[in-house]
Amino acid sequence: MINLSKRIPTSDVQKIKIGSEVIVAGWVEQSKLLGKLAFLKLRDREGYVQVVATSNYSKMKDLNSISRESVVSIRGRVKKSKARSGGKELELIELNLLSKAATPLPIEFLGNKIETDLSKRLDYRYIDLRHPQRLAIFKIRAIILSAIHSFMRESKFIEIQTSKLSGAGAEGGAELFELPYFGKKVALNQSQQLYKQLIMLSGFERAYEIGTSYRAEKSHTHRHLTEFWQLDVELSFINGIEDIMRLQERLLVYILRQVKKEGKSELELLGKEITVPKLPFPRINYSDACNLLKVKSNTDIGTELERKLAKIIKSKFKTDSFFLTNFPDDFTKFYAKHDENIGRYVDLIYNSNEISSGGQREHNYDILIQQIKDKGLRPKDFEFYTTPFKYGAPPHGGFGMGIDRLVTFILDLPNIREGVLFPRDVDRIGP
Ligand code: AMO
Repeated sequence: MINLSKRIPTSDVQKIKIGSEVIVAGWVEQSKLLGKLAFLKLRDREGYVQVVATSNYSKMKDLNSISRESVVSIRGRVKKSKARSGGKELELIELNLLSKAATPLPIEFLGNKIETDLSKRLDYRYIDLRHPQRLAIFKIRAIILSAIHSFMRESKFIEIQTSKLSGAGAEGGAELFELPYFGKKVALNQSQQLYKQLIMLSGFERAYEIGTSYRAEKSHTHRHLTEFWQLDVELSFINGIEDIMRLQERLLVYILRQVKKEGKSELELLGKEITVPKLPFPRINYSDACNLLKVKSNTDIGTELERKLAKIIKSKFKTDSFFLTNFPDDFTKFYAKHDENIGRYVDLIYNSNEISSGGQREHNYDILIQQIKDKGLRPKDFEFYTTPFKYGAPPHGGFGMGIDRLVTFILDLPNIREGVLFPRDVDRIGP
């Protein structure tokens, strides 16, 4: 048996001296048997290597039984490739068939002129993800997450984990997923909002969480899921939303720089280029945005208007990133701080889409209770959250950034589902 612990990545073969023996393993993407010669295209996480069997290989007939996408290990000798592209290949010495793939494959995922549609690809996600471009998306996603952790740590934020089971919805009652819970009414969290705020009242001052949120939104759009990942950030002793915008724009620039630096080969594979926006990002007041869009000042700026606004901002300021600030209270949440009927609220628009929302929070107990009532909610349902405001609450604020959206819009993916391993939406709960 070939010793797998001595295995090297296929990409390393190019660095190995001609004549050396190496062990590789992976999926057989293609095999061509031409009488006295056979060629296998072997794929692993790092790339490809061509394996050639010559008349020196005594078990040539066995190669016939290796179906496409079977998993094999290979011991071979490094040699110069005769192909026009040059480089090195392996001459086959020994092959172990580790797992034979059934035929035909449930979906075609490579080298096929007819694209399999997204829904079918997601039905067979375990195969779809074998495509090197799909893997590249998730390598970039990992770079984004690691950049967020580095940035937050450098900025003295404490990483927290809050419960995903909650008694009340923070972001809109109709969108709750309720669960049976020992005879009580419990729902999956719609965001980390109320708990990250409580942590500010507990004196953490700067905290962040990367966690899942759940919303029963019946939207079939390219940017909505029922389960999505959010980066939640909260900080205390702020003067206003400017502190929140400064932090967010630095974070986004940091992430983009890291992706550019660490994700070079993945970006190349995906054919993407990253432009790092200049600081500071434009701050566009909601009422000015409505003027630019030539709509009434209280118009809801939804997906389409957001796109239109992004175009206008791009032509005016030559940037894909800007903040939309000071929302009319019709579009704010009960926890937001208001000046009259304008909420201290901020959305970050990047690449024509909202990637985050945030603002300053109301920290006065009486006003908070009034705002809960004004939104037609029952203060009693929120006592776990409101009572702590009686015992010393610092001025605070923060934001929630959609991780899946960040991946989607950094990589310009056509659909948020492309950047999520096993997406959940109105119609999909598996695999
Ligand atoms: P909001 O509801 O705007 O704000 O959500 C913040 C960000 O989370 C992402 N997001 C989604 N991503 C995919 N599918 C969805 N259904 C979905 N809903 C939201 C978006 C959005 O910008 N608690 C506040 C944040 C705060 O004020 O700190 C909140 O959740 O990228």
